[in-house]
Amino acid sequence: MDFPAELKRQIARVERGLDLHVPRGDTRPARLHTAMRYSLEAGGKRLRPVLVLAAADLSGAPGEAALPAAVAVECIHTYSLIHDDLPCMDNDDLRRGRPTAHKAFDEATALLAGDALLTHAFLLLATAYAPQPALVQNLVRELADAAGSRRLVGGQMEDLLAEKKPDATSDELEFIHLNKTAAMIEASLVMGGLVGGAEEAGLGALRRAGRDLGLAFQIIDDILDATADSATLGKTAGKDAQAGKTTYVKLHGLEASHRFAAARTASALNALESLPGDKAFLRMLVAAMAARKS
Ligand code: GRG
Repeated sequence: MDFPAELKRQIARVERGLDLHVPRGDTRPARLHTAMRYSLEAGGKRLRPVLVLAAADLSGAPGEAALPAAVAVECIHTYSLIHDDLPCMDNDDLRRGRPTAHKAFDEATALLAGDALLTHAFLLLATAYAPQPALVQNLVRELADAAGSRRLVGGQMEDLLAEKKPDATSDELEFIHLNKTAAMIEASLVMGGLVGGAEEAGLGALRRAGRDLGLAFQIIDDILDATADSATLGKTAGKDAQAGKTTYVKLHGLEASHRFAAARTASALNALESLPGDKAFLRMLVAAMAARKS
């Protein structure tokens, strides 16, 4: 398989889906919808929506069936980035290679754009899958759980609390990574499986793969923050050390962090093995995330 070409094709599917399933920028109030699209259209790796599509393809979902679920996941992810960048949180000026939403617009607009993306995700699931009520219920439960107070938002809360402590433990760090980062990656694979009609065992394997991929992804994020430059990352580099934040790199050093990331990646690949279908693309995607430079 020509992996770069296939990844490009999947990302193009996501971009088309975003355009199709998010209100146009001139929808009233235009400032709000323009801000929502400004952050969504800035790009990014599109890892999570591509995972939704790839997991659905694996389970044999027909054509574009998984696209609304993929867009819903990217809406939630983008909202979390917009809010994370706000002055009351990470206070960042650069995201996805562009000024952050509150810099390009203003704080109130950025806050509302994030709120609206969060809500839009669930409207999209309820609307697009309305003919399959049981699927709507499962998708909404999965996404709400991943994005909720015990997972994404809870991980962000503990992350903020840990910033104030000079000596956060590896247990606290694991909670943060599992929830702030891995929850949405896990949900992406599981939602793809749900759309594709995967059985319980398949959903379990997708969940395990997502969890390990998510942990590997965050360790690599910590490594890149410590070693790459802002231009390559499209966001401010070196922020963790500057903030005195406890990261994998700070707790364990660079070499051990590389080892942990490799072990989690291997474990994710292993979990994928039990799934039916052609896993070549998913396998290569997991490997590409381990080797990423931004
Ligand atoms: C505000 C509720 C709330 C949550 C914020 C996503 C997040 C939680 C914070 C962003 C900061 C950060 C380092 C989070 C860890 C997850 C992560 C690495 C997000 C960035 O994801 P990428 O690299 O971003 O996939 P792109 O822009 O490529 O989509």
